[in-house]
Amino acid sequence: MSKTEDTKLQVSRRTVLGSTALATAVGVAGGFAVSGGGVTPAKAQAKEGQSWVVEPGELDEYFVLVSGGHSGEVRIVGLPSMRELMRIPVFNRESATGWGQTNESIKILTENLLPETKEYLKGKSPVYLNGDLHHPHMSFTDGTYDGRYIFVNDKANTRVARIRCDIMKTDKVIQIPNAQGIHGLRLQKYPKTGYVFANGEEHVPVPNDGRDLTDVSKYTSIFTAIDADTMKISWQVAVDGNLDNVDADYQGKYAFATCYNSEGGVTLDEMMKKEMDWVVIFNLKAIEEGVAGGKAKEINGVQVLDGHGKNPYVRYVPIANNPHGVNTAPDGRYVMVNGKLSPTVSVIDVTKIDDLFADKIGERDIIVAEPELGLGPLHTAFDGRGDCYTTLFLDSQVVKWNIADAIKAFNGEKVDPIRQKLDVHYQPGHNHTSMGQTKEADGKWLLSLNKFSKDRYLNVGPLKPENDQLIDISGDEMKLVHDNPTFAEPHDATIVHHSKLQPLQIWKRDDPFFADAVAQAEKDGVKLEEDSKVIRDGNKVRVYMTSVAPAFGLTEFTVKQGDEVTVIVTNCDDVEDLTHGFCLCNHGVSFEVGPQATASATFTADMPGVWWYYCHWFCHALHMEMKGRMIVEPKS
Ligand code: K7E
Ligand code: CUA
Ligand code: CA
Repeated sequence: MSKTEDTKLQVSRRTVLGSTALATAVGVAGGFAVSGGGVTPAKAQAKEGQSWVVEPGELDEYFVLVSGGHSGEVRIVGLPSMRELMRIPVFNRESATGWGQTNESIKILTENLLPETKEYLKGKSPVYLNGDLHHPHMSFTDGTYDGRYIFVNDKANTRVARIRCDIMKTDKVIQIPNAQGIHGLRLQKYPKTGYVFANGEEHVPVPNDGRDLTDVSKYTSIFTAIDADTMKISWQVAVDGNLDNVDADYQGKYAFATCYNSEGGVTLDEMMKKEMDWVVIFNLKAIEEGVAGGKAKEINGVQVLDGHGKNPYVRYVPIANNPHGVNTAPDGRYVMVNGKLSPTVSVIDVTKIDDLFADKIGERDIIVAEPELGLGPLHTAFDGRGDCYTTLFLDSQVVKWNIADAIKAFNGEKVDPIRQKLDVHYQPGHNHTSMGQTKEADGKWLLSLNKFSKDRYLNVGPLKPENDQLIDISGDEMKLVHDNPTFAEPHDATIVHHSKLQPLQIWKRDDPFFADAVAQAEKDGVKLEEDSKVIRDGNKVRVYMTSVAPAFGLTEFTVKQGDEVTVIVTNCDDVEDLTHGFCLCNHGVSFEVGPQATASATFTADMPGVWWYYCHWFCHALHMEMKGRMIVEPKS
């Protein structure tokens, strides 16, 4: 492609995306020079290399755990086909599975909410109906995925949740006190997870109980460490500025969080005032010693250490300018801090951090390279061969660059660390390599999660999908091989080799997920796997029924108007993929019952009449006939 064509391409890209917000961002970054490096023209992207095609009946090599952003869910996608395989509801209310309606899910969603939230939700809805899930990460043992859990954040309602990988259902949701807007979330990688690290992005008064409303100087941001096994908060550290993204090292010693608001501002202008913000480095041992030594203050039931200013627990390392993503390389040595409004990525050498905390070296002495890569670096991924892949949001490109050469250039040698720039469509946020967030990075695939799809698909109206692009990185050159649209909004993804994850085919009858229903049935003298019967307990009615394709154990049951009815359905089929459902007409009640699972929902039967219930998960040739009547007798 000629220089002129290249320029035209750049211009058209920017014109189309010239919204106010982007224009502002471009304006801010406009003072920086765009660095060199060849742009790969689309027509030069050859067809050889790995195939993304997975033939009918064949399986993908990787699971991708994709965040659903403000949809509040996690999605499982197969790679390289990029077929969506499943959705796991977490922070959302979900119709097909009854997540947020079944007694089992309501318990998980509400038992660890803050007291003020429980008060706030009274009379509104049993659960929050929204969430904003950015960062799904699988638990580690010894620096790689162990297939136990997936941890996720909710920026919208300040929560952290855990998904059990054996059943692929959310099993714990906690709300974090003192912090607000949990954004960055990462896990301890060594010796195992360990801690879940959660960044409170917003600074607020602590405690946030009506004090210091407009005295911004008293606001603070909170870093939280959660015990991955118990999902209880281990400790918090109050810090200067704010906390955006986070990552941890491979030694189990340090965590790193970016701050774009060192100014402590409350408006956009204020947050962009300074040339330099920082990355906050947390010293886990010093923090544990501080907490054990009684240095923490208990606030809302949590031990909070004071990490403001000079202190033993954290160091503030100056980084230009509103940095965003932070990514630890699989070599365990380097941590990349992505500049966002600065065209640079700052490379931290982890081996220097002990000296930093011992005050033997200065903060900036741990930076060993700072390559200028292009406009709007947000996140960096790795191939395990010493090369990095950084998304350039404003340039709509992925830039491949070499760590060793970046360090040489930083030391004054005349080398260009940039290997290639590849156009992506358009405006990438996170990107991810296969197994690239573990020490087993295999350098085969790169996924670019682009915020805008614009002209890549048929027009579906003003609201457009986003665009995820699959790039072959197995050779010397990056090759774009596949586009797929996504709905709001994959921020982040974790690419897990299929060998790391083996969920169950059918539920185990002793699963704690429905232990409450099992205990209640025992009290009621009901055998869940055999009995279908109605137990009356004052105005509370428990309706137990089995389900075996294509019939419920009860084809009718009778209650009185005003009764509080709990329907408990047990799926007695023990066949792989044989899920039943329970859906009650006009009552807004519907839920999934997986093979060998029990599920339940509670509602008030306040409409007299005949109400059909039916199985809404297709299970049998006579699935349409799998139904019954709830008969509600009017109040006399
Ligand atoms: Cu960059 Cu929330 Cu990880 Cu979005 S964050 S892109
Ligand atoms: Cu049972 Cu459909
Ligand atoms: Ca700033």
